[in-house]
Amino acid sequence: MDAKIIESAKEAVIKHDMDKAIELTNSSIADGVNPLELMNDAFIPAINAVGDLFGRGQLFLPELVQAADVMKAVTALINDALPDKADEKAGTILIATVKGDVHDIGKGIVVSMLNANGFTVHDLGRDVATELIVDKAIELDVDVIGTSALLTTTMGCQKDLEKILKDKGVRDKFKTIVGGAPVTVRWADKIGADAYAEDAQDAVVKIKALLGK
Ligand code: B12
Repeated sequence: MDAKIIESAKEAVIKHDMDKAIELTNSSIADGVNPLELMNDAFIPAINAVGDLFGRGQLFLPELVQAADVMKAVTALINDALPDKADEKAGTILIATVKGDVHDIGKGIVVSMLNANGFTVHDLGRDVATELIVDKAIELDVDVIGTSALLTTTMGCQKDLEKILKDKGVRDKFKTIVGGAPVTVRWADKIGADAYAEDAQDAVVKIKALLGK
């Protein structure tokens, strides 16, 4: 990846310059840059840099909201540039950000990566009630349920999901995978989830392993 693209993406996201980010995404893709590499090598480090600045108090909530909007727009463009390889045989995944949590940039990237690898993905969106996740998984008869939690206060929903699945007697019908910045493999083990993935590429690897592929 061209260092200039990485630098421009960082600047566009940190300065929440929507026009610049869109122009950079479109021109890079038109120039033959792989859309997934553009996301992984340029835009993810950019939003992570925003996260660090926010964490250190060097950037404030209104700017964070605008930077997140830029990321959402870029993710949509990158999604559109990916070939639609959906193949029922690869496996079906239901994914959602848990109740009380509106962070969905990372989940969106996981969805892109799963789509690019042929999985059929049902994305329920963000702030989704745990019971609804379970009901939809049963209705759609998916193979894997993936949940994203970005707040330490919402991670508990991933634990609730395991309990509801057990209470309904359907735990063994599904594989579960958890993710999100505060989530760890220890947490996954503690709550009885089948897998944890640290990023979107790892999610593909772990889901393939869960499905024996
Ligand atoms: C962008 C952002 C926002 C945006 C979200 C916009 C959106 N549409 O997503 C906005 C501005 C709305 C926001 C709001 C808030 N935020 Co915020 N936010 C962030 C920030 C800066 C970046 C998150 C992000 O998109 N990262 C980039 C993506 C690519 O990474 P990711 O999400 O981790 O996803 C990757 C992996 O985790 C994994 N993954 C993710 N999901 C899944 C799912 C599965 C199934 C799998 C397998 C893998 C997987 O793959 C992804 C791709 O590689 C983080 C900082 C941080 N370090 O995470 C804070 C952060 C998460 N926010 C925080 C806080 C406190 C808040 C607010 C409470 C702020 C406030 N005072 O109002 C609100 C909460 C709103 C709510 N109820 O949810 C804290 C959380 C602290 C904590 N310990 O709980 C953080 C850590 C910032 C901080 N340092 O304080 N936020």
